[in-house]
Amino acid sequence: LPAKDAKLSMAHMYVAFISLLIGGLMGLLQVLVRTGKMTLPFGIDYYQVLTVHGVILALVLTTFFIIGFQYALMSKTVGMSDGERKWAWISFYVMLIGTVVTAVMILLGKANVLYTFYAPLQAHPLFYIGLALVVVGSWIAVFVNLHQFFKWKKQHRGEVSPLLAFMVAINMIIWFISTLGVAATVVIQLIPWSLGLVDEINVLVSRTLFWYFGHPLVYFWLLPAYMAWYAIIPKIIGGKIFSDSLARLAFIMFLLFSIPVGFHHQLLEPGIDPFWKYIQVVLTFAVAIPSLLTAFSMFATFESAGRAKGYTGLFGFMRGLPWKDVRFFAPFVGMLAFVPAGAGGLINASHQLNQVVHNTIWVTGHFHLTLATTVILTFFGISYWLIPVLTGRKLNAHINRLGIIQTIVWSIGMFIMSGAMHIAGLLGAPRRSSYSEYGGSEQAMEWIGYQYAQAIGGSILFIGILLMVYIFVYMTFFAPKGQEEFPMAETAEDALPTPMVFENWKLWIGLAVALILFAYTIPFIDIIQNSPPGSPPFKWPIGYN
Ligand code: HAS
Repeated sequence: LPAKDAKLSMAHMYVAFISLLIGGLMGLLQVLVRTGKMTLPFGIDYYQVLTVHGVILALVLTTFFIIGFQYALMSKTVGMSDGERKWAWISFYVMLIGTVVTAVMILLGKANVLYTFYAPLQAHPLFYIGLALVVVGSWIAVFVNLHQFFKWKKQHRGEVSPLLAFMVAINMIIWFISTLGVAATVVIQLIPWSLGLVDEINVLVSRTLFWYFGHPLVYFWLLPAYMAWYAIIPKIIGGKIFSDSLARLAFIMFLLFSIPVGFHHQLLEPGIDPFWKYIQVVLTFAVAIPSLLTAFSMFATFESAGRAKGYTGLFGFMRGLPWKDVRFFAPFVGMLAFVPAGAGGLINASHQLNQVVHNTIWVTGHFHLTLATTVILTFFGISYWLIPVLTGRKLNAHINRLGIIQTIVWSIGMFIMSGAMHIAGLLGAPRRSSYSEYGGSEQAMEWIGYQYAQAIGGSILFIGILLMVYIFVYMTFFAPKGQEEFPMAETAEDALPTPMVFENWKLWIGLAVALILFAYTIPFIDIIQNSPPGSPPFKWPIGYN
């Protein structure tokens, strides 16, 4: 990569890994508090810690890592001009200022509103203003990436675009369309309300706009992992991309189906017509299909690579995989986790089963498997080659070995913690609650053992975080100088050629918008007309003042 582009990506990585350390520490505090054996010192509130944990890990770490990674992919495939780089830096600083403002408000205890921050919980206006800055900064990144992409297309008329650049373009379009929702609630509802300019806001509208953004958000996290699975892992295992067309089809399906599904987070909410919940559940099952395509495609890639190396038998090809290479091992464990994680998602999305798990700690277990295992282990897997590429160093045997240990520590910690969360959730344990014996309730007694297990798993995970931060620092400052490979796979020779219809952006964006309008217009009018306006007259559990 050109040095200037490497510096840009690296700036994003620093923020991501500092976030990992701070957010991870907060996670450790939470699981310890939930055992009932520890209380937070200096009057720090449980929800303050929980908000830092969620915002810093789910929003800050992910956004900075993804945008930094995507710049590297775009620079490698379609290039970056000086003008684009200048705007990319502006984007970085706008997001950074927004993050600092938001973080300060949380640390001052003026924004204990959790990472979902919808009404009726209320934060200090500066918390929302900081968030708005992060979103605006990320929009600049969207335009930089799309500018790079469409400039390339103009210069290469009639050609199929590079796969990774195509994938980045899709992810940024999803991000842009979905953040319009969160920007709307922040700017039109939450900021005026927190400034005291209006007394009441429509809580259901605020939640609906949040989840319009909140679900595509999870695919904004997932798709960069899929970029690595489809187009980088094949190279690392010495194979080829099984099918370029299938990869593009999966990404287009995400563009179409990842947004009009927010109601599956609101299945138990009154005020939304069941018919529209049903429609959005059907669309949710549609958005699982590209993940099933991905599972198929990964197996096909592994099998082709293994057989090309001469391994035979039904599953003999698995022996041909580079198990000792952390660039493969970490993402593979992530894939493995996605089998139960995705199944859990389908359970959540099924209306009747959602009644069992909604608002229990099962849901927390679900996203620690999806986001904190599948996605994050893949991000770590990317870091093992990307950071050396960006810093002009080599991934040596020491780091490779530590990386494998890190992956194992992470998996054990997550298996124990997330497993305990899933079971306790089925036993009725609520999420987002501090330690309580609920007045000696017999049912609550059943949860306590699992809370200990969460603390054990969470402590092991914290060791994993410390290891990963050490690995990051080592790769950045101490690894031997040299040139590390930027692994980008080629498509298999026998794959079908990619049809040009995949490059028909007007068609795909048009269809995506049409589906969103179909799934949201009527229920939204319903919500505005029929649901009671106004936040409750009390602040729960605590307002910022
Ligand atoms: Fe989810 C709640 C439904 C995927 C994250 N989800 C959440 C929340 C988060 C989150 C953060 O319908 C909590 C939000 C909050 O704070 O309230 N989720 C789904 C569905 C999917 C899904 C249907 N979620 C994700 C991903 C996330 C994520 C991905 C983050 C990255 N989720 C829900 C629902 C709720 C929810 C409800 C609300 C619950 C409630 O009531 O509050 C699907 O996309 C999943 C599809 C995936 C598959 C798996 C395919 C398997 C693959 C692995 C291949 C493996 C290989 C190797 C090749 C069908 C691709 C295997 C090797 C071997 C040897 C076996």
